[in-house]
Amino acid sequence: MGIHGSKPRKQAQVLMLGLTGSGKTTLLYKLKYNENVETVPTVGFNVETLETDRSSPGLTVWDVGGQRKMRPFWKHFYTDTAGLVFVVDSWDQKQLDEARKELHRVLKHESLKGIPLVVLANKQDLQGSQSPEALCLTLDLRRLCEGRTWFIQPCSATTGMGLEEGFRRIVYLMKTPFKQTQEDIKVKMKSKGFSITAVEKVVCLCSR
Ligand SMILES: Nc1nc2c(ncn2[C@@H]2O[C@H](COP(=O)(O)OP(=O)(O)OP(=O)(O)O)[C@@H](O)[C@H]2O)c(=O)[nH]1
Ligand SMILES: [Mg+2]
Repeated sequence: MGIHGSKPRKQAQVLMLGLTGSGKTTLLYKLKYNENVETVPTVGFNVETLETDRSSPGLTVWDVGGQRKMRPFWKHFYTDTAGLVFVVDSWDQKQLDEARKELHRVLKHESLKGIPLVVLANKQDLQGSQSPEALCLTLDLRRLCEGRTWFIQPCSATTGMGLEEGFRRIVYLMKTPFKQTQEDIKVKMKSKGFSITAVEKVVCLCSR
């Protein structure tokens, strides 16, 4: 309950999906409590609230189990989702094709049309893990993400590297209209000295 007279803060629902073992639960508790918890595959879901800066809504993060038997239940969490976080084990090359197919299936769902996406390229602490650039190609993200804003963030749930950045990014994408995001990309690329053609190419790749 809020303090008398204060407005209750808005909450935005963030849905976190990914194959089993990709690190969703580990990263949720690392973010929430800065603790490295020992996990077992999630049957059902975990839900936690995360604080954000005062100008943004707080986040309610739903971490749904990623085992095969759990995936038919994912769709029950789509309603009211304002942002999607898809976690990938960047080290386990054998599972990347399955991750791509599952992500594709999720993004095709009508209820998630146009919802912003952050892909967390997890387990970057392990030697031999794929870089976000390589994952972007392996997962075919540019094609898959047509019609929505998206970002791929390297991270490690065990060290904590990149986790806050990833969630800050989803907040930013949820708050910022699509056109504004394109403008931001333009300004950033121009300030880094990219040519007009390069800027137009990137903006075109991210356009609806
Ligand atoms: N080295 C390393 N191991 C990680 C990382 N993130 C998670 N793990 C390990 O990966 C295993 C699976 O992590 P979970 O968090 O249970 O995976 P999950 O995505 O929640 O799996 P489900 O609940 O079955 O969907 C655990 O042994 C974690 O310790 C990481 O960034 N680096
Ligand atoms: Mg889990």
